[in-house]
Formats: sequence, structure tokens, C-alpha cells
Amino acid sequence: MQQKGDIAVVGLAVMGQNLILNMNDHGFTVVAYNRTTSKVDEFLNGNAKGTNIIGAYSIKDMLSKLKKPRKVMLMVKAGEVVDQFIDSLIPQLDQGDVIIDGGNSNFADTERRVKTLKKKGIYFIGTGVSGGEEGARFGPSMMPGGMMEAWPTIKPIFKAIAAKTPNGEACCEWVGSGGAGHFVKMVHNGIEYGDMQLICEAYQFMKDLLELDNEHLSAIFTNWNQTELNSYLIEITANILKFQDKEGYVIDRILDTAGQKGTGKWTGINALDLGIPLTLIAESVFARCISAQKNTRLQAERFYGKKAYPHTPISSALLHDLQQSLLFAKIISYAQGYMLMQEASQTYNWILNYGDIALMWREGCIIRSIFLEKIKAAFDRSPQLQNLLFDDYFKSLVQKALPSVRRIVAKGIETGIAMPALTSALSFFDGFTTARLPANLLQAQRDYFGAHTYERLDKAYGQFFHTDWIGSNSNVSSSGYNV
Ligand code: NBP
Repeated sequence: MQQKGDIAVVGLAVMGQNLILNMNDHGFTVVAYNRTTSKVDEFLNGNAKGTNIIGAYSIKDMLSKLKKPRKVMLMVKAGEVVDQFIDSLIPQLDQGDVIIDGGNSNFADTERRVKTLKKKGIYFIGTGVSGGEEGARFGPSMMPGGMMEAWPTIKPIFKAIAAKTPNGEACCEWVGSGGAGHFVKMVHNGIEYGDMQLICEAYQFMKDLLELDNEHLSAIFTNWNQTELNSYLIEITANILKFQDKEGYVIDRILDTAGQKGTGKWTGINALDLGIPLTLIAESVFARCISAQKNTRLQAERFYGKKAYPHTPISSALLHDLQQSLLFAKIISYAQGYMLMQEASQTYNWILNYGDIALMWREGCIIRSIFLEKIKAAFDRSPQLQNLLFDDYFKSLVQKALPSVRRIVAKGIETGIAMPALTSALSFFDGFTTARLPANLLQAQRDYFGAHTYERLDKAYGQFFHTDWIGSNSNVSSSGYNV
């Protein structure tokens, strides 16, 4: 008799196939199912040939081939498809069976699914899986959340297949209840947008202002990969820049309009909902939006007669400033991302472990970097750390980088190189470190035109005052509200 499967994976596109092969490599018996069943045979006769992977041709067939409690992992297109598949699974599942959604689902959908399935006695886990095709095959970063009761049954599989840090720790930990896993994955993707945008801004600065060729640019990124910036994204940037095919450098033929699948946008929307100044990620999303308006940009450049960038001679001091600027902005971006997670943890009643999150991102995912070890160390030193910028190690990096950042941002502004992410990092920092901002005037304006009231510096906070700015003798004020 055929051995029963430890887990089923539904969805035999790039992520599903590679996760199954990864699970098989680690000694788990996997049942593979796909809506279009011809793909099951293609997989079994192709990449899965010679493995212990079991094919299934219907939901019933798949469930009959699993050990109990049955564990079914969905690697299908996020959105309605997940709901549809869960609906067709429910009547055939028993209490205690586990559904795992490993797609890029919106965390609010995961919260809803957890609640619905809890009522039916079925466990639900929403897990972020990062690292793309290669990660799925050889070790992704995994961010599971949902019903913790189900964690012990899937933990051995997840820990085994996840990426490992140089110390051998698995980049997979329990994140929290409800949609916490998918939330953390969403923030990961937002941070990815920021990291990528910053690299692109440094690239444009060097390409257009310093007029460096691709080989030189690649060498600089390779060099930066030996510094605190060491990361997957810097590494692939160096490779991309020097890559040539028969027609020459590929990078020079790629249209400068960026696509997006929405997780950066979700992160920005959530930050606005929670009132967190996630400026760098938001600017990175908008930078993709402006890049997508190629025709309008062509027209605008002609309309305003944009002048050529003034040539700036390369110097080691300038390159050092640029490297320091990238590091500074990266610290700000991660600090903002952690601010968002800290607020979300309170708002949605999760208990997020911030050090573990850094560990999960250390390897296997797109933002993997040495830098994340430092974040983990900061939260290990101080689990209640209020903000990454209050950690002494990061403070020393920021203070060292600050003069460089000011020089680079000034240069960009002076010469007309758009650097929205870097500039926003500096603006955020300057606001964050200013005890007294001009919001007193803003409050006065709000009170003037809308009787929105204000608090006073010389009275206890929480008391609200209204001034009759135009002598109307009205003492009616607007009800207080926070946005
Ligand atoms: P896709 O996101 O392209 O989804 C394709 C899979 O969804 C196929 O197996 C397809 O079955 C299945 N599917 C669809 Br479409 N509609 C279905 C339905 N109504 N019922 C059942 N199955 C249905 O695959 P992917 O790129 O492997 O990604 C899988 C998940 O992982 C997604 O949520 C994605 O966002 C996430 N993710 C992807 C990456 C990446 O690098 N690609 C990285 C991290 C996370 P069919 O063959 O019958 O059409």
C-alpha cells in the first residue's frame, strides 16, 4: 500500500512545485494537487520524477492520501481563489485538520479566514513565504501566523524546509495570531520596495551625475557588498549591471517603467490607516507610479527643457558619502517598518517578537542581509526597544552617516536628480529628532477655519481649547477626532 502523505500542496505553479521538491528533499511525503490536473502528471513525469511525491487528481483523492490530522497547504493565486478553494475543502475536512495559505494574501483576509474556520473547528494558518523560486526550492523565509494550536503539527516541516542562518537557525518562527504572518510578509515586501528604490537612486546618481559605465557601477556595488550593506539585493545589482548578451548590456535596453503587484501599496495604506510615518516605503511605491508614466515624463522633459546633468567628477569621498547615505536610509526604512509592526501588534492584539522577525528575514528572502543580524541583536539587547533609532549601535551608524547624507541629498537637489526615498529618509529623521515642530501653527489653522481646537504647551495635555480668531463670539467647537 502506498505511504500516506505528511502534507498536501495545492497549486503546481512555480512556488508550489519548488516547495514540494524542498519538502521531499527533507524526507516528507507530499501529495501534489492542482486544479488543472494535467499539471499533476506533467510535474510527476518532469521535476518530480524519481521522488516520493504522490499525485492527486481531485480534492477527495488528495485528502484520502493524507495522514490525519490532514494538512493542506495552498500555493495558489492570492485573493478570491483562496476563498473558493477553502469553500470546496471545508465539507470534506474533519475537525482538527489544518489549512495553510502560503500565498501572498492580504492579512485582513487571513484575519477573516481564521475567524470563519475557527467556528468550524478547522485550523487555519496564513504564512508568508519569501524568496521566490530559488527560496522555495532550497530554503525560503517563512512567516507563519494564525491559529497557534496548529503550529506544533506543521512546525517540523516548516523548520526543516526554511532557510538557515550561518548559525544554523531556521528562518521561520511563529509570528502571531490572526493575520500576523501575512502582515509581517507584507511589511517585508514594503521594505523590499524601499531597499530596491534606494539602490536605484544610487545607481542613477552614479550613472547620470558621475557618468560611470556599467562595469564601473557593477564594481562599486560589488565593493559595497563587502560593507555593512552586504545583501542579496546589492549582490544581484552588481550582477545585473555587468550582464551582457549578444546585443550588449541588457540593463541599458530595459524600459524604465516599474511594475508592482500591490504588497508595497498595501503596506503604505496600512501605515496611513494606523497613522505611522512610513515615508520611505510610500515614496518607493510612488516612485514606481511615476516611473510607469513614461509618456507623460517624455512630454514633461521636453516641455520644461530639462538640462543635462552637470558632470560631477568621481571621488572616493563622494562614493563614501553615497555608501553612507544608502546605509542611513536603510536604517530609517527598517525603523519605520518596525514602527508599523509595533503599532499593528497593539492595534490587532498580536504579540510580535521583533528579534525573531529579523531572524526570519536574515536568509531565504529578498531582503536578506547581514544588517538584519544587527536588528536582531538590538531587540535581543532590549526586547521592549521603543524604536530602532534609540538603539546605541544604530545611533552610532546614523550619526556617522549624517554629514554624508546631507551632502548627497543637497547634491541631488542642486543637480535635479530625483531621490525621493533618500530625501524622505533625511526629512523623516530631521522631523523625528525635532522636539518642537511647526504643528502649533497647523493646529491654529485648523482651529481658525474649523474650530477643531488645540492643546496648549502650558497646560496638561488632553485639555482642548478654542480661540475666537475672527471675533464671531461663537464658542462652538468641533468634536475631537484623530486620524
Ligand atoms: P500563481 O500566483 O501564478 O498561481 C497559479 C496557481 O493558482 C496555479 O496552480 C493555478 O491552477 C492556481 N489557481 C488559480 Br490561478 N485559480 C484557481 C482556482 N480557482 N482554484 C484552484 N487553483 C487555482 O502561482 P505562483 O507564482 O506559484 O504563486 C503562488 C502564491 O505564492 C501566490 O499567492 C503568490 O503571490 C505567492 N508568492 C509568489 C512568489 C513568486 O516569486 N512567484 C513569491 C512569494 C509568494 P491552474 O494551473 O489550474 O491554473
